[in-house]
Amino acid sequence: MLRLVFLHLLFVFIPVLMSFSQSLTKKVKKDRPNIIFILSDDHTNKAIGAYGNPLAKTPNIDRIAEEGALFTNFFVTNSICGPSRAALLTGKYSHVNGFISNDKQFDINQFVFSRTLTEAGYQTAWIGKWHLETLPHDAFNYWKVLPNQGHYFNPDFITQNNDTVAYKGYVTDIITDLSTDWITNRDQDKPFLLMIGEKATHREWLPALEDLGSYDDVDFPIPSSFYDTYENRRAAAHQDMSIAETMQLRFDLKVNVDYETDFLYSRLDQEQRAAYKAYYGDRISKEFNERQLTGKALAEWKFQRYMRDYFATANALDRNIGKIFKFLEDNGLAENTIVIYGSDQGFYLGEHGWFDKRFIYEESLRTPFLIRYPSVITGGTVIEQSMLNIDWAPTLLDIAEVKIPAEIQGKSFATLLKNKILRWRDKIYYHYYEYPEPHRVMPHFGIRTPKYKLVRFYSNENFWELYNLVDDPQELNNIYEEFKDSKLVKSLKQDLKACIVKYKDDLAEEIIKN
Ligand code: SGN
Ligand code: CA
Repeated sequence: MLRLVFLHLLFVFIPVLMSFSQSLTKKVKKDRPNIIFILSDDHTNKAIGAYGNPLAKTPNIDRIAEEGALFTNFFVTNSICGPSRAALLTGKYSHVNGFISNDKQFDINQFVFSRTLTEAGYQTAWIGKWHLETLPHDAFNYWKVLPNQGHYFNPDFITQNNDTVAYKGYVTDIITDLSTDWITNRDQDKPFLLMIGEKATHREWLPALEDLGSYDDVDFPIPSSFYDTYENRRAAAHQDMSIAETMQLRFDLKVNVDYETDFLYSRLDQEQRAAYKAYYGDRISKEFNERQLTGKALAEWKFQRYMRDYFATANALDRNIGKIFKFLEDNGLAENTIVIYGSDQGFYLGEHGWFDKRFIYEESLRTPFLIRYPSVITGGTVIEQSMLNIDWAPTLLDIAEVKIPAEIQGKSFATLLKNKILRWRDKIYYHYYEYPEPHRVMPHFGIRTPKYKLVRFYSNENFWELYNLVDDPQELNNIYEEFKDSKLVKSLKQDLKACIVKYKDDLAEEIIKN
């Protein structure tokens, strides 16, 4: 009899308990924040107002800093697009996730944090530039991505059923429309992760029609290292990414382009072509042809044109971030949605005479990152610890209250966002591979401490570089020869070795043996 009563009670209570626990889980899940991660392409912090450039018109990115936090020492583990995205998705270095250079195929079946978030009840999407060769497949619930680098005007997108669909308009605007449409149509009962892959500000810097000429009244200061002669720096002397030599007048700076026949502009419709022709043909090319510049004057003219196009291309990026904020506010999502803005790597804006990225030097090693998280982060917060792009995966899992797999090499900084003290690394490890195409930057690895940078270049030539970042922040003076037998170098090499072992970089370990 007693057994029967007990069983009866169980039958009555179990469903009650279950529904109670379900509503609890539902409640907990509902409270978890949404995440919008806006990842631009090649947008350096030196082109952002909040990072101290008064010439940059980036009010919406700056707003994230005002209402959230700005990271002042955020670094990438391999300064190039695909590898940076692979590191972001996996929380692991390139040699572990396998995507060491842009010509590889990303193994999408390996661990990626978005899949874990999906399993934990998040709705996940990637919209825009992806650039990992393999498509996102089941790593996101929804995706619509640009093929490879994508196009600025009337771009194609690859859809989940493997169709290629052309959209009319400017890529940055379209990516925002697709993103807000996805948020509108999502399942309202689940939190979401939306990764927005921007094409801007990647080469060849085609601004939106409304932004043509928007920086023409600005004279950009020429960086003091613009005429760098690369003494004692063999890899820097060997590169092919200089504004004076490598940057092309026609392809990059739109000088004397034939808008009717040039393949690059074949995607532009009549109106777009007419606007480009009126600006770059009738004004810029005309000025260029009249001035007949050579030598330094030509290099500086190219620099100014490059800056004007680069900054003008970023205008649409910033404006669209503003549109996303407005959308969140109009839909009551602003409070419970984390907005992260950053870039896949830094970029040279004429420092050392360069454009592009790749080197472990500061301009390309650093990447901008800002985060708005209203319930947790006080506006105007500045985070100075040395972060790595592999830290995002564990941090976002942490924020979503999901267990961080032990295999992840990055570290969660979620606690730090709550203003709590957290023991943090002071050295970062870096490894770049892609060589020789397209910019002839020799493969290298190294460590950066707050004061020093020790780098090992390898390939046909093998050599070390050492910089004192405090005395020589522009990294113009390689002091390795002078210090090679010192205690300092010995200890930095030990630190480097420790990182190599910790992150299991077998190739680097083999190289430093010699
Ligand atoms: C293209 C660019 C390079 C750039 C790489 C990688 N050349 O090859 O200048 O370094 O992409 O960029 S272009 O002639 O096609 O513009 S990345 O950001 O995608 O890694
Ligand atoms: Ca990039």
